[in-house]
Order: sequence, then structure tokens, then C-alpha cells
Amino acid sequence: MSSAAVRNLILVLGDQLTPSITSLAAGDPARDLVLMAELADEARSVRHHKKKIAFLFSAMRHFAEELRGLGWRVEYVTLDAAGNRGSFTAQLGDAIARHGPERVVVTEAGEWRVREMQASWAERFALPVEILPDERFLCPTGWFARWAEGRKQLRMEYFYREMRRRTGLLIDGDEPAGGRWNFDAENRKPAKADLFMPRPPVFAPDAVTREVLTLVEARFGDHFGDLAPFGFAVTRGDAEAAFDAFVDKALPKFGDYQDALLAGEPFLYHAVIALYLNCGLLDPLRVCRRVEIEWRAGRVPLNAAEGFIRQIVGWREYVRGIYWLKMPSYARSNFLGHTRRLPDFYWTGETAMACVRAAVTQTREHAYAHHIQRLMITGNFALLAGIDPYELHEWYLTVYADAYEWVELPNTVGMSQFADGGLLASKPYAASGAYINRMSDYCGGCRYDVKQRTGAKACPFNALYWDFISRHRAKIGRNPRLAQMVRTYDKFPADERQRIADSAAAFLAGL
Ligand code: FAD
Ligand code: DLZ
Ligand code: SF4
Repeated sequence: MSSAAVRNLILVLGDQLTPSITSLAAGDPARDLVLMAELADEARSVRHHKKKIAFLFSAMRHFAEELRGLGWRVEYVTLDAAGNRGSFTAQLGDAIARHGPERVVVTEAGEWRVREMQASWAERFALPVEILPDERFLCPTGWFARWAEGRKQLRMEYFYREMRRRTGLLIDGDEPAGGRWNFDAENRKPAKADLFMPRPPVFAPDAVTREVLTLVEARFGDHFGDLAPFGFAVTRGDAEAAFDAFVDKALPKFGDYQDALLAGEPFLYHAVIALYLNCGLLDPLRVCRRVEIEWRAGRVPLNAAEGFIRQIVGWREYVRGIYWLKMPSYARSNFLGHTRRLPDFYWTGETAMACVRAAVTQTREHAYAHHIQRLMITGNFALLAGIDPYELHEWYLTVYADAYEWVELPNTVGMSQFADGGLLASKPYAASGAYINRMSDYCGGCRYDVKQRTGAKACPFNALYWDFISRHRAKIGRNPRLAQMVRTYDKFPADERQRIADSAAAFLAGL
């Protein structure tokens, strides 16, 4: 590629696959050069699931073609290219040396680690480096910081209402549509196996994806996860088709069954679009507007539309706000002082606990588990067993196709592990087997008995739950809902409390 007359060198990261992103919007296809690279350092920053790497590399390759179609000059460095330097900084340095641009332009990275790199480039390369905000998010980080200032507790619900007002989503006049902000109470039905379960569409790999699959198997064959079958969308058009299929088939029941769990149904009524939103193939505001249109046209109920929009303009923006407010120290939060190593079965799925086995097995197959599996099965187990939250964070970042630190870390450390002491979540998401039994059909096929609290056959979640309540009573007992549990525990006879402690200790010793 000619090195003549490059004004701006625009580096586009693997999760910036949006033609209107600020770095490209600020550029001129006639004078600027776009750089994209498949990098071993990124694929190994944690040992990402093979499917995630293949998805991202193929989506990046298709995006480079999309940009070329829009008139951009794109230098795309494949993983096996002779000129591949392995890291953002080295690759950029190499391109600067060859093209001699006047300046480098980037959109700010989503992750602290990469933003630190970006911040070092101007000095390192003695060149102006323009770092532009990522306007694909609906809440600028500065605005979030102002909203958070002076508040003792940050609660998603209040942030969410502000976001509804800011975006105008589901607002009639000055009021929330339907007279309420939140219909979550209507979203807690357990699913039944005889309901019609839509499946996300499967996209047959094209030649580009097939080449990437071969490359990933050769270079990352020892990473966690199954590469085949591969059916993710890797183009904007197919990601939109996947979203359309969700809207047509699953959205009407999204609200009702948002908290459900069902053996053999990895997706239920979930959208399976976080991987597309997080790398830029889908736009968060556009998908929310579309869902509002569906409700206004009478095609989906309000609890489904509101529930979906809340996840995106509420939770998704809220966790990102917390990430940028609290990093870098947030990553090492450990309010409950948990230090246990992550059990092997998080990688192998080899455990007699049917619910955990199902979550890990489908994670290995699909690089996907839905929210309640992440929160109430693998997350809940880790919380009750006292797993080191940082190690658990690395696991979640590794295993899901949608995992990026800005969204994964607050969900793991804050929401799931209560490791930030309640900054993000109002209470620890700790639950015994009774909750899992109520919301799922896993227990019927489990070697353990969900009704037993202690003993070798008892569901491990039960003794671990009460042991957790007892161990952390000083730290969690002020929460009204957990205080009630502490009182219940205190009413158990002394010998039952001893059996709980013994059962929990015996189980943990066997991990
Ligand atoms: P749906 O259930 O269909 O929800 C629609 C969309 O809402 C999602 O695509 C997502 O963009 C958004 N959303 C829903 N819940 C959340 C949430 N709690 N935080 C942020 N956005 C949300 N989400 C990620 O995108 N990446 C992660 O790495 C990630 N790690 C998680 C780790 C843990 C421990 C937990 C408890 C949750 C995590 N989540 C993460 C949030 C949530 O589980 C996923 O967004 C969701 O399961 C993705 O599947 P879906 O697209 O089918 O979502
Ligand atoms: C997640 C990821 C992976 C696995 N590989 C690449 C890559 O090869 N090239 C690239 O530009 N980006 C990749 N990414 C995404 C980056 O890690 C991502 O931009 C940061 O996590 C966000 O700060
Ligand atoms: Fe999970 Fe316990 Fe039910 Fe087994 S009995 S599936 S371990 S909740």
C-alpha cells in the first residue's frame, strides 16, 4: 500500500465495527488511511473462547470490506501476515513508520487496559494522537460522573429513569408509557418445556469465516470452547437479521420469561445480541427505538418492550458508567474477602450439580449463557463458595462471545459477587437451591436432592447458602432482605447450624 499522502492514520479496534464511529466520522476517505489488525496480544489478553476470537476476526474482516465499499483505504493485518507485530502499540508504530501520517486518530477504547495504551502513544511516537469519545454509548462518562456525584448509593432504577427521559424512549408527554417506569414484577415466570422456544438464526460460515475458523483452530486450538458448529452473524446485515428474528419470534415473551431457566434451552426468549451490540454491528439506540415501535403498533406487550429497553439504556449504560467511574481499583474489589480458587469444573463442566453442568456445557458450546445462568447459577455458586472475584472475572471475560471488560467486570464484581460492597447492587444475589428449583427444571435431573439442606445427597447450594449467611452476617446483615435470612438462620437449632457448617465445609473441601 502506498505510503504517500496519509493525513490521518485511523486505528479501528475490533469492537469498533461501526462506520459512523467518531474516528471515521472525523476522517476523509480521500486522505486518510484506516488500520485494523488481528492481534495475538488481544486474543490472549485472557485466553478468549475460540468462538469469540473467530467471531471477532471474521466480523473485522467483513467490516474492512464494508469500509472499502464506502471508499476507505484500509490496511488490514491478518494474524498470520508477515508484518503482524502482535500488539496495538507495535502495529501502530510499524504503520506510522511506513506511512508517515500527520496524526493518529482513534475512538477511545472500551477497556481501561487499552485506553492506557492509547494515552501513551502521543509521547511514544512523538505525533499528535486524537482520542475521540465513543458516542455509540448513550450516556457520556462525564454525565454519569455528575449524576453519581454526592449520591450515597447508585441505584440503576433512578439512572434508568433519567435515561428514559434523555432518550424519550417509552415516554408519553412527561410520563412513562403505561404509567410505570418498571414492569419487572411481571417478568418472573418460570418457563415450561412445552412452550414454543424460538432459536436464534444460524448463519452458515462463508469463505471468509471458514478461513478464520481454520486460522483460529491452528493458533488458538488450546483455548476453551468449541469452534464448531459456528453460526454467529459476522456482517451488519446478518446481525440485523438476527435482531429481526428476535423481535418477530421471541420479544413478545421476553418480559414474561426473562428470569426463567430450562434444561436444554440455552437461549429461551433472550435476544442473543450482546455480542453484536458490543462490537458495533448493532446500534443500541436503534434497537430500542425499533422495540418501542413494535409496542406502539400493538405487536408486543409493554412488559416485554420496557424490560428489553431497561436492559440496554438502563443496565448496559449503568454498568459502563460505574466501570469508568471506579476503574482501575474496581477490578480488585473484594468486599467479602473471598480467596478460593475457581474450581476446575468451570472449565470442564464435570460436576454432579446439574444446573452448573448445564451452564458450563452450553457456555463451552455456544460462548453464551443467558443472564440468569450467569447471575444465579455460575455467579451464585461462586459467591456462596467464596471464589476469588478477580479469578471469576477473568473466567467470565474469557468464556462469552459478548464479553468486554467494561460490561463484564461490573456485572461480575458488582452485581454477581457483591465485591464492591453494594455500590452497584442493592443486595448480594445469593440464593439456595429452592430458587433454582422454582425457576428451572434442572433439579429433577440432578444427583442431589434440592429439598435436603445437609448431608451427602443434599443440594450443595443449600448448606452453602446458609453458611454464607452465617459467615457474612456482619457485612450483609444490614440489608433488610438478608437481615431476615440471618434471623431465620439464628432460629435453626444449634445442631442444625452445626450440620450446615459441616456440610458446607465437606463440600468445599472436595472441590
Ligand atoms: P438479553 O437478555 O436478550 O438482553 C438484551 C440486551 O440487554 C443484551 O444483549 C445486553 O446488551 C443488555 N443487557 C442485559 N442485561 C445486562 C446487564 N446486566 N449488563 C449490561 N447489559 C445488559 N453482558 C455483556 O454484554 N457482556 C458481558 O461480558 C457480560 N458479562 C456478565 C457477567 C455476569 C456475571 C453477569 C451476571 C452478567 C453479564 N452480562 C454481560 C450481562 C448479561 O448477562 C448479558 O448482556 C446477556 O446475557 C447477553 O445475552 P442477550 O444478548 O441474549 O441478552
Ligand atoms: C477482544 C479482541 C480480540 C480477541 N482480538 C482483537 C484483535 O485482534 N484486534 C483488535 O483490534 N481488537 C481485538 N479485540 C478487541 C479489543 O481487545 C478491544 O478493542 C478492547 O478490548 C477494547 O478496549
Ligand atoms: Fe442445582 Fe441443587 Fe437443583 Fe442440583 S439440586 S440442579 S445442584 S439447584
